[in-house]
Amino acid sequence: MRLCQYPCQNRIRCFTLEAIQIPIVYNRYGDHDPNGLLYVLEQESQRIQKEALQRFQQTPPQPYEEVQPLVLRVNLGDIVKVRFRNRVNRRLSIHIQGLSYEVTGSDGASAGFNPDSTTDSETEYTWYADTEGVFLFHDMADPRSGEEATNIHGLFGAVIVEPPGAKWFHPETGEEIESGLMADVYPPGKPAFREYTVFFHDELEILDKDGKPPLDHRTGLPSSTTAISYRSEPMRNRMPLVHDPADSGEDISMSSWVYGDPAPPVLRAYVGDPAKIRLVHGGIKETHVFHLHNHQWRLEAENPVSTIIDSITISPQECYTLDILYGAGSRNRVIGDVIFHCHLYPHFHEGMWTLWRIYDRLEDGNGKLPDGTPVPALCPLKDREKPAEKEKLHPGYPNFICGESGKPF
Ligand SMILES: [Cu+2]
Repeated sequence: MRLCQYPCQNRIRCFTLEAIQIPIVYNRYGDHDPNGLLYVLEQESQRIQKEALQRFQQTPPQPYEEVQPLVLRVNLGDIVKVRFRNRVNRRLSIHIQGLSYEVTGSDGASAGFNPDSTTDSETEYTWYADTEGVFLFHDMADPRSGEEATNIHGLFGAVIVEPPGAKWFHPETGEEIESGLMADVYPPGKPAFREYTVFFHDELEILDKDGKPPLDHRTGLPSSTTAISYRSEPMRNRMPLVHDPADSGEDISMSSWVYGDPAPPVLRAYVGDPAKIRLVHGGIKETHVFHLHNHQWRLEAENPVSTIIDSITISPQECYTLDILYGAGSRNRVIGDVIFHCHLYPHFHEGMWTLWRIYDRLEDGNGKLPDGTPVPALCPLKDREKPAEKEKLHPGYPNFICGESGKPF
């Protein structure tokens, strides 16, 4: 939806961002990029650096959940002022793709005879939120794709432009938030929805827990790593529990009963919740195919006769909004875990997959998974019927399943 169909507000919305360098740990097996780069809100910078370093020093190194690609939200019509502080010892910038800006000062690039709007200290960019949707931003001071550049180390994020008057809240606490991959969005006059930002990225420079390039145990050859939102769950870390070849199938290697949940963020909803996936390709080299099981969306969300699909090819630096038909669980109201992944199987194998977990009963923050992992609360969307509470005979997914943690079933 374009701005001309709404009354224009022209509110100024300000953010102060930093670029920082820290090790990014991609999973609990200790796979990490020692030279991770990311954008953070200035007010969260110190805490994120401290907590991330503390977890990096554990054995094996552990991820810190707040180390995630930065997602900012604004309303359509906002003027977005970004004060950018570069805390890294090299020239950097922020370049937005798809929103309007004044090229002489806010391009975040050094191109032709235009003034250089990259910085080694501090600068300000102004963007105009004139189109709804999701928009990638990234460093253009060094647009190369190699390991000496910035992109493969994580220096990208996104702006989501919501309808005028929409508000967004933390899905666990219900508090208003300024950033975050996940939000519950309340647009005026329309149903609230779960919003999930999913970043695909690739060609990572990963070391294992011992500081060595990861190897595939079966072949002895180097193993690549592909990621979703600074996390990756490669199959090399999920080897069969026994040497019986029957135990090496997907039903074992991808099972949370056997290995716990995958590292990339698990999306969460109550069955029937309206949901939008904001899909972003943050990487720079390879094309991927986002495939979501059991759900579909229209290629053009606003067009009621547009083709219905369940997979979409996404090229480097593209973004899509997937407005999921019939919401979480689709028309058949499925509860449980729904996988999504890159459909290019080497990428899937190298870590590019995770789950959408759809609950049947209220999660109030007191629940536990069968392996004892606490389940954070999930606020019900306020314009929907509240999910029923758990009872002895209805303990909620996945606790009604006759399974045993650590074992296949
Ligand atoms: Cu892929």
